Amino acid sequence: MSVAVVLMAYGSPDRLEDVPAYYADIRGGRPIAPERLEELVERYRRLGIEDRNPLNEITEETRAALERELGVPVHAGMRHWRPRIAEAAERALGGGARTVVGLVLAPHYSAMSIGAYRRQLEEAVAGRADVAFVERWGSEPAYVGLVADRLHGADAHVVFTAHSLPARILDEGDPYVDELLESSRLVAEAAGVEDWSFAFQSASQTGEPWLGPDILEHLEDLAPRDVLVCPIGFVSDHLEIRWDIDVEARDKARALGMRLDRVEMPNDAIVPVLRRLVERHVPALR
Ligand code: FEC
Repeated sequence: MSVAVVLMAYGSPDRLEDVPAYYADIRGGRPIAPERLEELVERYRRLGIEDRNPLNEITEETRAALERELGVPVHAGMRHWRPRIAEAAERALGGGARTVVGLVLAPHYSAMSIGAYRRQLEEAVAGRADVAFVERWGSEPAYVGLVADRLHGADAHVVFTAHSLPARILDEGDPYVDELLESSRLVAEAAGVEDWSFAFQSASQTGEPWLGPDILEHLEDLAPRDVLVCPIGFVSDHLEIRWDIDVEARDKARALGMRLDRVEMPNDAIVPVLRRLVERHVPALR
């Protein structure tokens, strides 16, 4: 049996001049307000992506380390940028894979998130190999333990966060919120943290309601207590961490007279967790 892994992430532009095309991909053809685009370019400029793009670099480091650990080819595929998921699938098939393991660098399932990655991968493979897709891993003990280790001894109030999504997913019976709360509960329990809450972050202004509470409003409710933010819905450092938490939320906390710290992201320390997930899905690799 020949196996290859397609390791998927959101993707991020490497150059400022690519931001319009990247944003257009995220919007999927829907219009973009010029001021939103300007704001986004400015955030990427301040993040310094032309010198060092954290999401793309960390994804590559993770891919290379997972390939070494598993001893099978691992190809990176981005949902909204290059290399695309379809390119990664072609590389896997070109290398003779009969089973393609689909693994997303996001732990919690939503039809708008992991479901969308899955659709892209399955369309690309188009029946030419079996797809063994890992749909969720937010309650995986190895992941829970990894995040809990970063929280041991926390004396501030812990706020778990994840990317918001349009609130209509609740009417559609989407499991996203339940999975996030369950993950947070398991991590808090494993770390012995009793003083915790959950908030969403990074909602877009798309003209429809998004899931809340948003971290910025939530901080107002928590003030003046110090907080430790644990972005449980993300794996690596990227714009939504380095800007939305490290700049926006920290500025807001400072204005409210509170201290805001954030736990270190897993980044490539996630590799042993990913290895277990792949081995469980393809027992022949154990
Ligand atoms: O570092 C980087 O360059 C990329 C950081 C990044 C990550 C990320 C993760 C998630 N998103 C999710 C959902 C949405 C929905 C929309 C949306 C929009 C954006 C925009 C940027 C962006 N997201 Fe993102 N997301 C990242 C970056 N995201 C930039 C566009 C500007 C803005 O709206 O703020 C709204 C689409 C629309 O307009 O209709 C929905 C979810 C995740 C977590 C799972 C994952 O990583 O895939 C869910 C990282």
